[in-house]
Amino acid sequence: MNLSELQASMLRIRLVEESIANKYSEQKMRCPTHLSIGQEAIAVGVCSNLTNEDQVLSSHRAHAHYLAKGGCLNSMLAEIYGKVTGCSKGMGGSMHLIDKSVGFMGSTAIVGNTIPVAVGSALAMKIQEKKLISCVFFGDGATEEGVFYESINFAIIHNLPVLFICENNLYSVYSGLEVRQPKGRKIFEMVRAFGIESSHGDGNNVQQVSDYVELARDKILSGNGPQFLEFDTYRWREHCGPNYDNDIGYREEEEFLEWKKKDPLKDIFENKDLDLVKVLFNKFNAEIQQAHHFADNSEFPSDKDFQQIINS
Ligand SMILES: Cc1ncc(C[n+]2csc(CCOP(=O)(O)OP(=O)(O)O)c2C)c(N)n1
Ligand SMILES: [Mg+2]
Repeated sequence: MNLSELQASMLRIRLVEESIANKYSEQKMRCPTHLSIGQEAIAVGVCSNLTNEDQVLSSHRAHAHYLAKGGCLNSMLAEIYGKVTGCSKGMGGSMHLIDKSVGFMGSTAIVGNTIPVAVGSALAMKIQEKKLISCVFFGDGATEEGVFYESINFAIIHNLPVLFICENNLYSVYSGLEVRQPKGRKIFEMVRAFGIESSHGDGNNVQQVSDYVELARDKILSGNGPQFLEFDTYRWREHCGPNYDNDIGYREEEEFLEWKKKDPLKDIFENKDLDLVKVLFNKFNAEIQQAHHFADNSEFPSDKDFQQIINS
């Protein structure tokens, strides 16, 4: 993808999430939603370097990853509306997205628990001698889970084709890194000491993310083993939900404003070619409106649908 395509993909994701935030108070979307607004460049920079068959796993903050990998928008919104046309038949909600047709293998609510699943996928790829990679997105908070360490170790020992992407947005819910990890620790340096190649970059610079991932994927497929990339970024809205929460005391408005200046989409908003920007806005907004309409007008799962899941 060239830079304009990367930017367009980020804009589409931003508009989808803003539409969710704007419509959330209608009370039709009743599941918790963790928005990635402000973090779009990582999802897009990573997924633009993956093939359809490369596999992605994600966490509770999954919308951007799902969409960047090509996941169906109708199915995602229907899932958030709790409808049977959703990608988890309306029974999983925002944190349980899946679209296997594009290699998006799932997201879950338990912090860290898709990391070993991605490693397992990579093991299967290796056994089947596929020239593919498995990629897992997780936050800085997930690096505090035991399974993170076990999974990285296993991937190194077995030389597995897996790409670990840590989105460091400084917070785990309302706790900053300073109360969770020792002063001066750098996550990418810590994991490098385990014996995995590891780098660190600007997660709000989509071109940089893309360049890092292109290189990392090449290294994995050339047999250099798993790779770890940590990207700095910032979530703009509250941990869970559509609102801003800078007033509740765990972080400062000034910090948010500083990060807002580094908006990954700023080049689009400052683009002098207003006609082009307008075309993109109109195109994406029409698609998004249609997807909300589809979700809103779909059926809720029936008792029979629930029974089928229970019996399966
Ligand atoms: C095992 C587990 N512990 C705690 C939680 C509650 N929880 C949900 S999201 C979250 C924060 C995770 O932070 P991070 O991994 O940095 O992701 P971010 O929300 O910042 O994107 C926590 C602690 C959980 N879902 N699972
Ligand atoms: Mg975090």
